[in-house]
Amino acid sequence: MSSLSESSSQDAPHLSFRAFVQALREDGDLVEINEECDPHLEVGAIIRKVVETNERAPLFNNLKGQNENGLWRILGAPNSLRSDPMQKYGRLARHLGLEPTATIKEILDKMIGAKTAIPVPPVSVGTGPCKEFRLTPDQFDLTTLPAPLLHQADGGKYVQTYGMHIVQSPDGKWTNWSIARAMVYDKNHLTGLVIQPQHIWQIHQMWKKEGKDMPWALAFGVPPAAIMAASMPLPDGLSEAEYIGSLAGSPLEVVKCETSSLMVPANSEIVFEGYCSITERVPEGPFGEMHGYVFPSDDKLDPKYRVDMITHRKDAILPVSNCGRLTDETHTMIGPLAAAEIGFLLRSQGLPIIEAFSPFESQVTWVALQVDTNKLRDMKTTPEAFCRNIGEIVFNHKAGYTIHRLVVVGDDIDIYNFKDVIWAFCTRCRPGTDEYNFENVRGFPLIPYMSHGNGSPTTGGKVVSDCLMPVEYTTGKDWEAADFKESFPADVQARVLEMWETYGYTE
Ligand SMILES: Cc1cc2nc3c(=O)[nH]c(=O)nc-3n(C[C@H](O)[C@H](O)[C@H](O)COP(=O)(O)O)c2cc1C
Ligand SMILES: [Mn+2]
Repeated sequence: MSSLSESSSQDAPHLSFRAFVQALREDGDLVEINEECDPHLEVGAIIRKVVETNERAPLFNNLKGQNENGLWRILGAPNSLRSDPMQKYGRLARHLGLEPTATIKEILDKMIGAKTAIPVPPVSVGTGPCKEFRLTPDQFDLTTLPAPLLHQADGGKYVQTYGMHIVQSPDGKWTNWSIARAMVYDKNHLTGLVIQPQHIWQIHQMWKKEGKDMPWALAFGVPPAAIMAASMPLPDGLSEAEYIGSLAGSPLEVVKCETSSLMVPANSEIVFEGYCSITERVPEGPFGEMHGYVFPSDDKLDPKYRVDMITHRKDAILPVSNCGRLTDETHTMIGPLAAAEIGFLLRSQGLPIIEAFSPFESQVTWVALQVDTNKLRDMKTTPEAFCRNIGEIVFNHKAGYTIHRLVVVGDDIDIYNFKDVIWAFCTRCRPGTDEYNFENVRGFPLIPYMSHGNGSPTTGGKVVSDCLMPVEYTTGKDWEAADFKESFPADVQARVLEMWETYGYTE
C-alpha cells in the first residue's frame, strides 16, 4: 500500500490531473489568479472570456467560500484551445501524453487506436491522494462551497461540468465513466442530465427495473486520459476504465469508495459518493449550453443525486468547463470524439471513409466524412444508395446522437479545414436533390432548432448532404480547382514561391 502523497507510476500529466496542471504551467498555458474571485458569475465570466479568445487556462487559487483545507480551487477551460496555431490542440494533446504540437488528426487517431488494442484493466490500490480528507454530510454544505454560477440565467450552481460520473450495471459487469452536467440542489443533493441514449441513462434504467436507487460516484480532476474516454461515445457495455489502460499504456490505479463498492481513480482531486434516485426528480437547468444559448424560461425535472460523502486532496482543484459559444470543451471534445467513433463505425461496416471530423464552425452539429473515391467507384453504387446507407448507420447509432448533418466529401477536401468543407458544401451539394433527410431517427434535443423549433424536439431533423459530384461515383474528378495549387504547373508555382520576397511580398 502506498502512502497518500508518495509518487507513483501515475505521475505523468495524462495520468494525473495535478501533473496535468503542472504541465500547463510549464507550457506557459496557465494564468494563476491569486486575487479573491467570486464563484458567483465572476469566475464564469473570466472562463467565458478565456475560451472566446483562446487564452491561457485560469487557475483560481483563491475563491470566495473556500474552506480551511482549500476545498476547492478551480481550473477553468481545462481542454479549450491555445492561440498559438502550432499548439492549437496543445491542451488536448497533454490529456493523452502527446506533444503539444500534435494535430487533431493525431489526437483522434490515438483515441481510435485504443479501440483495437488489448484492454488493460485498472488496478486496485489500498488508498490514494483522493482520500486525504473525508467529509460526512454534517461536515459539508454544497450550497456554501464555491460551486460556480456560470451564466446569469443558469438555474443553479453547476459544480459538475468536467467531472466523471461512475455507475455500474446491477450485475456488476459494466462500469461506465462519463461526463454529464449537474448542479447543486441543496446542501447534500445535486440534480443533472440523465438523458436517453446515454450510458448513464441506460444503467439508470437497469436500476429502475431492480427498484433500487443507483449507487453513484462523481470524481473531479481525474486522470486526463480518463476524461477523454468519458466524453467519447464508446460502445454499449464497454467499461471506459479498461479502454483507458490501453490508451495510456499502463493500468489506471483505482481505489474503493468509502460508502460503496464503486472504484474511483486514486489520484482524483475530489470525489462525491452517493446515490442517484430512480423516483425523485427535481428542477434542473436552465443552463448556458454547448450550442451557445440559454433559454431562461426553460423548466424541466431531472433525477436527484444524494451526496453521502466527499473525499478530497488538500487544496483540491475542481475543473470547470463553462460552455456556450466557441470554443470550449463541449466543442473540442464532444464533436471530434463522436466524429472519430462515427468514422470507425462506418469503416467497420466496410464503407470507404478515410477520415471524420466535426467542424467547430458548425457548433459541432455536423460531421464531415472524407470518402476514398477510388474505392467508392469500385462499389458501383448510386448517390442515393450510398448516402442513405451512411445516414441509416450513423443516425440509428448512439455515436451519431449529437450530429444532425453528415457532409460527405471527396478526397480532395481537407476535412480539418472548414474553408475546404464549406467550399465543397456550397458548390457541390445541390439543395434538395443532393440532400437525404432522416425524420424517423433520434434527434438531439439540446440544439435550439430541436428544443425550441418547429418540429418534434426529440425526433428527426437530420440530413446527409452529398458533396460528392456525380462523376466521383463513376469516372472520377473532371475539374481542377481554380486556386494556386491546382491551376498552375509545378514549375510556375515553384518560381512564384522562390521569387515571392523579390516581388516585394513578405513570407
Ligand atoms: C464538457 C462536457 C460536458 C458534457 N455534458 C453532457 C451532459 O450534460 N449530458 C450528456 O448526456 N452528455 C454530456 N457530454 C457528452 C458525453 O460525455 C458524451 O456523449 C459521452 O459519450 C457520454 O458517455 P457514454 O458514451 O458512456 O454514455 C458532455 C461532454 C463534455 C466534454
Ligand atoms: Mn460508455
